[in-house]
Amino acid sequence: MKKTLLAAAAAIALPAMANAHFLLEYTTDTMIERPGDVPVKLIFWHPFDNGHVMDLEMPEEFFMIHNGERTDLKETLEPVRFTGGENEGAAFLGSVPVKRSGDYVLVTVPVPYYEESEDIYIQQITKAFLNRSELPTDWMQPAGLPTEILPLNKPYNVLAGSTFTGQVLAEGEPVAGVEIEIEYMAAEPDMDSAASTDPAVSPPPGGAVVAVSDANGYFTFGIPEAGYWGFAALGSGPATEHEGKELSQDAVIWIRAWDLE
Ligand SMILES: [Cu+2]
Repeated sequence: MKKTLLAAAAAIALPAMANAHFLLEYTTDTMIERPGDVPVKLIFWHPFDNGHVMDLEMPEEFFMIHNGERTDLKETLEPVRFTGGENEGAAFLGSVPVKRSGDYVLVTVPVPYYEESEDIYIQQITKAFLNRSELPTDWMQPAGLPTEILPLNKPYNVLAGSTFTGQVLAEGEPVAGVEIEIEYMAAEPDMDSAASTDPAVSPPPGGAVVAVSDANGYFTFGIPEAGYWGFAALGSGPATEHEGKELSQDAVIWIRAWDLE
């Protein structure tokens, strides 16, 4: 409750921050046709309103899970700049070696970020999903993270107009009553330039779009539009303090929705 009030106060003080910050693990597509190295950008941003870009430090961990096996990808990361609608910030360009068919779950564990406007640290442990040849292998398994959102719909081809259900977990156990901010990637990183694309839509009035997890950690959200949608369970993780300050250890998941054509 305290965090909610603080966040609300911060949002009033800084209208530009009214929409949620999200760590992106961005690839231009979720379905990978040919084997090869898939470029991915890690960006800490407000993609719904093409807002403020926060400087991202080299993450603690960046890896993929494929057929239950974990492969460290941290050494593929190189620092790049990213320009959003408001400013430029530090981001990373990495590479995902996609070979065999199946799911590739991308995981980033960032270094806690100090958010001056709220005087807290934020650590968004983030998952995104690639697939090759339509063979499902890993998406329904927990990645064993301190906190994560387990998808109950296949996350790389959700239908626009249907729903997405997730379960918020901390150390493998459901987390009840956690606030989940929901973000549409209205602007996307342009992989060929260092900038964002023009936003397709604007966020609705009323600030961040929010759901709350039920007694078993589940939430469901109707997906109105094709594209990338992010869900951030705020403070769902077990760590609550970093360097003597409050830490919001969040679980972030990205899904991709499609129109039927
Ligand atoms: Cu923010």
